[in-house]
Amino acid sequence: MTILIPVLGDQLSHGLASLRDVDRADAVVLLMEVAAETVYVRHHKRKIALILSAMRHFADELRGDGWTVDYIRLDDPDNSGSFTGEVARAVARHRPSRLRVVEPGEWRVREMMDGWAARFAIPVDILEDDRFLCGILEFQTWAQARNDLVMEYFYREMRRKTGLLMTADGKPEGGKWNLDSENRAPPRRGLNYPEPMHFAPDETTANVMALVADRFAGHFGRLEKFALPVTATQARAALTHFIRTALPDFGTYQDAMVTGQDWLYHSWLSPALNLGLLTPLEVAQAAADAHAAGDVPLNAAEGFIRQIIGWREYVRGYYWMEMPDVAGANALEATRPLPEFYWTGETEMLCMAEAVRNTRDHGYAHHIQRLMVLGNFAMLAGVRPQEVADWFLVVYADAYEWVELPNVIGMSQHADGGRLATKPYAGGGAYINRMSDHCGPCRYDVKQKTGPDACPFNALYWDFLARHERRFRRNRRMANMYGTWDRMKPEARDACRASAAAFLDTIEPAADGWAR
Ligand code: FAD
Ligand code: DLZ
Ligand code: SF4
Repeated sequence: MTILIPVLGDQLSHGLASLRDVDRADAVVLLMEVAAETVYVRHHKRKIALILSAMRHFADELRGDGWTVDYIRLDDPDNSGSFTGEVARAVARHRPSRLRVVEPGEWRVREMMDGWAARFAIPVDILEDDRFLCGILEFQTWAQARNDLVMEYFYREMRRKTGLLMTADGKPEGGKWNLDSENRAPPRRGLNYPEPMHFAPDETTANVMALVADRFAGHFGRLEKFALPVTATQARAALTHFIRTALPDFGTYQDAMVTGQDWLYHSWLSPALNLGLLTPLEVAQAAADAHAAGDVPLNAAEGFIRQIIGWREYVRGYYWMEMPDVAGANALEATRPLPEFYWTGETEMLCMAEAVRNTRDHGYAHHIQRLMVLGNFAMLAGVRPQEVADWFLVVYADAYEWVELPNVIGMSQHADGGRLATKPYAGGGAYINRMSDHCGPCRYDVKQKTGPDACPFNALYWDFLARHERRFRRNRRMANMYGTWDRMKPEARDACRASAAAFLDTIEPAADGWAR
């Protein structure tokens, strides 16, 4: 009466629903390194190394805990190359009476899984992924009760549900739900930025790195100096280190960008969280505890907790509610190919070059680099959202479609027509100049609006507003921008549009084959 328990590469949690309430003597856990998952987009080398190393460590830990583990390596000669193929081979080997699996993170994998019961002619229990605080159906019930999806209200529900930063009488600690008015200061000179905790590769990681260097040499990104946590123990150490060294300043400098500072006060915990090495509740609870102990101010703890129990849960709910149609959404009818400099970093725009460098070196860029530099530029330039989404899915070590797609299609490209965000996250050079130190040494002049030396974000911004005037003019949150546009002289408006067109003409489209 063997039960076969396939565990996917982003389900590496000892408390996983499929591993609970099972007699280990009657179960086989199946972990599969498969080619299809490594190349459905051509992931960053670091991301593949991270996932394979974490999977191998997790398998060793399970064996240590008394589980029987069937582990399929990428270079096993009989490896069929897909989840379904490997489950089929495991069913033939173990003759299980049923399959027990946790729902996957991605729509395309859910479609595969839904076919398993018929294909293998045994019952397949697909369990809810209760590592998330809000279930898929629970989110849909919340969303159906309202006209528009406002993250802030969802977040309050999650605060009430978890009790995090809540007083005994059900009020938000400090009297306010959201302390963003105290956050988002520009960077200033003299700040000390802590390094995240780095983990030297052990033998397992070194073996995987050699495999990745050999087999995925043509993929984007740098593999050397790999230092990510690959076990739950390491991830917990990284969490403790973050809370001690960076969280106190997280809120204040959450939106800052500084050349050569790749993490600032951000946690760099998303790869471990998304793999399952940490649970969202333990991360948020650790921040709340540090605040309760007097080590972390409320604005920092609240800002951080909102990202985890608010945004992270919200985008996951949105993904499952809006898929599959949202993947092809293109409300702004953008048609431009992705520029080549997203892959090479070869552009004179210093903010873009720096964000691509960080991305290439670490499989990381922090939220404002993703949203207000890389995403903003693509939206202003009218790049096809699906090419932008492919790029984001490839290049970040924390990228899985359930979290990447809503952030790209909804938040950053406004390609869903405003379902996720009521206003496009569009900004000109002035925003980047205020929040970073990039503009001073840049070859472009952030103060100039038009002409060959003007910051390209400026003319592109006005050109974007002009192109989409019919859609956005009546948006109350954009009234100020259109007020300014209206006050510009016609010649100035024409100059903006001509300057944007001239700049866009210089952009080289990406060569084929980087993403898929
Ligand atoms: P911190 O700044 O320390 O924040 C703490 C945690 O909050 C993160 O680890 C993450 O788990 C969560 N979080 C914060 N913002 C978001 C958000 N908008 N959506 C979901 N979780 C959030 N995050 C991913 O995990 N994977 C992605 O593929 C991804 N793609 C993105 C694409 C775009 C265009 C944008 C604008 C954002 C994207 N994000 C993605 C969200 C966010 O940028 C990253 O979670 C964050 O930069 C990870 O770094 P960190 O751990 O240092 O985050
Ligand atoms: C991203 C990824 C990669 C690169 N490789 C594997 C793998 O070999 N085996 C595996 O189980 N999972 C891998 N993953 C993660 C899966 O793509 C992820 O589990 C699904 O997309 C569901 O979210
Ligand atoms: Fe970026 Fe413009 Fe500033 Fe240069 S001047 S760094 S292109 S915002």
